[in-house]
Amino acid sequence: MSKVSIIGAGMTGASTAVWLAGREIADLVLVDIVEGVPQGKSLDLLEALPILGKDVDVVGSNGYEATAGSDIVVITAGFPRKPGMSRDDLLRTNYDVIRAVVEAVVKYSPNAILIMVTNPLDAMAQAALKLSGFSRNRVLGMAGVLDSARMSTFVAMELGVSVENVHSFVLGGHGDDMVPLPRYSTVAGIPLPDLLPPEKIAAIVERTRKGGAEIVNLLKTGSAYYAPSAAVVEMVEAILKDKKKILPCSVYLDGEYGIKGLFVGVPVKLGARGVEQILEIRLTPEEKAALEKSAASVRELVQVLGL
Ligand code: NAI
Ligand code: 2OP
Repeated sequence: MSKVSIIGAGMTGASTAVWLAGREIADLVLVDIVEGVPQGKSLDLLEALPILGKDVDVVGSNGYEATAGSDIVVITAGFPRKPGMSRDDLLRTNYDVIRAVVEAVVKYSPNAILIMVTNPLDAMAQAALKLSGFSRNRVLGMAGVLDSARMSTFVAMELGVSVENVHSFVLGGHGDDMVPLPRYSTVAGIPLPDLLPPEKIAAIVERTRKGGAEIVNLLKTGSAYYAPSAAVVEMVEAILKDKKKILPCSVYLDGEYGIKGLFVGVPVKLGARGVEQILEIRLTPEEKAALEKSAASVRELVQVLGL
């Protein structure tokens, strides 16, 4: 059985564990700094498995010994947004968390693939790459799968069609200037602009960009976790099953899309080696400008951290 460790047993980390246990694809370890929480959530989840009929091991811990030899480590440790806060307000606080976490993770799982979730996502992924010393195929950030799922939700709602028919494409950093691409978004293979008028598409693009804030404003005490954790699971499964699945992920660009030395969301092929290929799709000048603007926002954060 593969082994997946989840650091941060809060809303997103614990929800990731629940979805993953249901897939029966890996033994799980939950780590958190709060005493009793990872142990309690792990035992509770373990006790659900006879009902679900799933045989996986789930362990909770405040230390990292139990994570030793993980195939994948998902990092959700840190703090979520509160109303009025941007993802970027979290920068310094969460950087300090990530520094300690990545050091411990690498010590016990030097061959793992790291999936970053903590915000601000692209900057934290860049921090993890640098702090871990791992090659760039083994450090990636979850955002594009979530942002694309949100866009697909809104498209399916607007057209009254099955979500299974909708395939959306969102690139760029995980911030308000992310880049939803209607031209590459399809419903049963039909490009979105052939199905919806420009003003409807513009409204969907706007709602997608603000999708995280929409949930924060409703919850008031934190940010989204069901869709984010489901997005992590799609990435984990693609890697563990060596599916070669093409998903939008935040990865370190080294000249691709004309961007160098920065984590930005682009389509990648995910397989057993992690990021196995970065796909460069053709962009119009407007789309390219939007991607560059989004990348510039990420670069600002990365520079504040001196990465
Ligand atoms: P949460 O507050 O429910 O959970 C965070 C957990 O991290 C807490 O249990 C806390 O005790 C733990 N933690 C804090 N410092 C730690 C440390 N040094 N070591 C181990 N654990 C530590 O928050 P939630 O909703 O789970 O979000 C977690 C992070 O993920 C936030 O930064 C949030 O913004 C981000 N996020 C990013 C998404 C994305 O699309 N990339 C989507 C959802 C959340
Ligand atoms: C979101 O988009 C919190 O970044 C997270 O919901």
